[in-house]
This record gives sequence, structure tokens and C-alpha cells, in this order.
Amino acid sequence: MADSKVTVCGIGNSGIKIISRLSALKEASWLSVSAIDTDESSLERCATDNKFTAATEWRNGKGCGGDMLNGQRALARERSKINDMLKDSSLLIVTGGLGGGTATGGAPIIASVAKHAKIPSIFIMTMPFALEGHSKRRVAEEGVRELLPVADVLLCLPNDLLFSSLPTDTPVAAAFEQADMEVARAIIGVSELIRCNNLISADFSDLRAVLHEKKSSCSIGVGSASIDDGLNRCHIALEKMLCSPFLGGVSQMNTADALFITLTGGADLQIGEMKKALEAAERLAGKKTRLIAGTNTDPAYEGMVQLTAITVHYDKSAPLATPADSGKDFIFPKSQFKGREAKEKKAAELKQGELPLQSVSKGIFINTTPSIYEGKDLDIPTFQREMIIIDKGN
Ligand SMILES: Nc1nc2c(ncn2[C@@H]2O[C@H](COP(=O)(O)OP(=O)(O)OP(=O)(O)O)[C@@H](O)[C@H]2O)c(=O)[nH]1
Ligand SMILES: [Mg+2]
Repeated sequence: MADSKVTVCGIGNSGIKIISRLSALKEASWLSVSAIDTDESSLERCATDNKFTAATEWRNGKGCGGDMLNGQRALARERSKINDMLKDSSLLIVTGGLGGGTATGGAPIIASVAKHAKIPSIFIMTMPFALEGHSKRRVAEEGVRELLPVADVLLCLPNDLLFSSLPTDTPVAAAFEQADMEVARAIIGVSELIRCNNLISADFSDLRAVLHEKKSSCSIGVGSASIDDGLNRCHIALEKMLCSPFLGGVSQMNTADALFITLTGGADLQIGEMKKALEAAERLAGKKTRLIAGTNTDPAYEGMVQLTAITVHYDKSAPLATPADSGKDFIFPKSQFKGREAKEKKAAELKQGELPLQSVSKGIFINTTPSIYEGKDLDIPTFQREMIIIDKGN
């Protein structure tokens, strides 16, 4: 993946603010940045040329007013523009804030365009602050449900984690600015993790394999330091990484089921530093944690080092075996269960066309209180909730 094009796409107001921050970082110079919004004014503030306003004739250059169904419809009209935007990319990273209309409804559309173009996709999305209220959270959760079946990797960063690092009198706007910066750093960290070169490498397939095993939650910590910060720059980078708000503290590392650690530096990165940093990270992992470590060098990191940690915690309540293992034809959300490749192969053998069942939208009922029974939302028809492919017999 070293010489290939990695596109980072910001969607919606917050997505665009995040990629604007990202573009200003020199470590992001190798990434190709793009932006999509229904809101013209937010795109005007964004420097990239690779951008477009979605569904202008329908939304009139305004946003989607928090309605994810509008976001979904707006982006669905722009499939061919999205396809052009992603052209020649070998990997797509999408970012934005779940909880509004454009990003929440539009992100699954981008995922499905990428999927058809066979471009692997990683979604790094924020979850709303609790102070934003229940309805934003419900919209965000609905967005997660829609994204899971189509995205290759979905990393949700809870904005609330920022609270642990911010004074309580921080103005909301400043908290969002901090979120923009932290998510931009997380994107850099994830892109370094999947960037392969001739050093030790963890890559996209490792990340996808780990996240496909079971339903999981993730956190990301990034810390960097230069020689100006002190003699032991790797140690300083490690300390900064541990304080990184979207990591959620060191306990996230020693309780993780899987832990990705990447060290990035310039050509001046020394083997002793590398050994010390990776050993220190290993000590922070729990006894049962599966550790995947990698090291990269890049001229943009000359004089500095950066450590990235991605923790993965499996949802212990999610079932391990899937009904597909017993021979039935089911499709499960990609990031939730293992055995995906086998199921896809099996589906291909049956020559069953892809039915539009993966997108489970509650339409106008999105803001109503769900009827939850034993963890299942009974308002969603069973065949959609369980992702059942209906055998049409042909
Ligand atoms: N990082 C960041 N997140 C934000 C900011 N403003 C809002 N958010 C978060 O992002 C979520 C979605 O908000 P927006 O990005 O404004 O929504 P949108 O995707 O543009 O959708 P519509 O405006 O409804 O079309 C919110 O619920 C917040 O949690 C911001 O300035 N920075
Ligand atoms: Mg908006």
C-alpha cells in the first residue's frame, strides 16, 4: 500500500472540519483528501479541489437538517460522482460525525459505492456527545446499524471520551475543535497502521481480520514527540498516546482482546528506540491480548516519532457461531461475525443476486421509541433484522 492512493473523504459539516484539520498536518501529505456535503457553505470553507455538493437541485445547497433519510436520498443521487471521486483509490477512509443527516445517512451510500468498486473502506466516525440528547444518539446508532453491513472496517469514536481530558468549563465549540484535531490524528494513526513498507508491518488485512471476528468496540490513541521534547522521544510519545482522549486510558489496552501498535518515524528512527517502544507497548497489553505491532518510516516524520494504538474489545454477548455454519443461507453484518469470506463464496455459488436487504432503515419511524425485546428491535421486520436472504427458488 506504500505507493498507492489512499483517499480520505470527509462527509457532512463535521467530516469537513476534520479533513480541513487533517490537510494542515504534514504527516497527511501522502493522503488524497476529498469532501462531500449537502451544505454548500460548509464545502466553501474546505480547501480541497476534490469535492462536491450533493443533490443541489433537491437540497438547494442547504444541509439535511438532522434527517438521515434525507442524507441517504441525497447521496444515493450522487453515486456516479462518488464513484468518480474514488477512482484509482486502493483504500478509502471516510470520516464524519454520526447524529446529523448528511453523514449518518450518506456514509452507508459511500460504503456501498466503494464496495461495488471493490475499494476497501474504513469508516472513522464520531458518536455524539451525551449532552446532545437522546435523539441524536438514536440517529447515530441507526447509522451504525446501516454502516456495519457495508463498511469493511467501522471505528466509532465516542465524543464523550473527550470529556476526560477537557476542563468542564470548556465551551462546546472548543470541545468540537478538539474533537476535529483528535479525529484527524486518529486518521493519520490508522493510515500509518495500514501503510506497508519494508519494515515490520501490520496492515489492512490484519485490521479487517480482527474486526471481522466478532462484534467489537474500538478506541484509538495517538502520541508523537520530537527530539525537542526530550532525549527519550519514544517514551514521551508513549506517554502522550496514553493520554490521548479517544483511547480512554491505559485500561483499554490491558483489557483489549486485540491491540494494534504502530511506530512511525523518519529515516533517523533507531533500532534501539524501536525495540524499546514496542516492548513498552507489549507490557501495556493484557496477558490474553492479541498484539499486532508494526513499524513504518516516512520522510514526513524526520526528527519525530509517532505511536498509534488501536484497541479492540469483542462484544462478549455476540454469538460466536453463525447459522451459516450450519448450512443455512444468511448474510450477517460484515464487521460482526467471522466466516464472512466463506459465506460470500457460498452466496456467489448460489448465484443469488444481491437483494436490497442490507439497508435497514426505519424511515419516518426513526425518531420513535423502539420496541426492544431481548435486545432486538421489533419494529424492524424479522427478515431485515436477521439479514435473511429469501430464496427465490431460481
Ligand atoms: N468533530 C466535530 N464534530 C461535530 C461538530 N459539530 C457537530 N459535530 C458532531 O457531528 C454530529 C453530526 O453533525 P454535523 O456534522 O453537523 O451533521 P451533518 O452530517 O452535516 O448533517 P446535517 O447538517 O444534518 O445535514 C453531531 O451530532 C456532533 O456530535 C464539529 O464542529 N466537529
Ligand atoms: Mg450539515
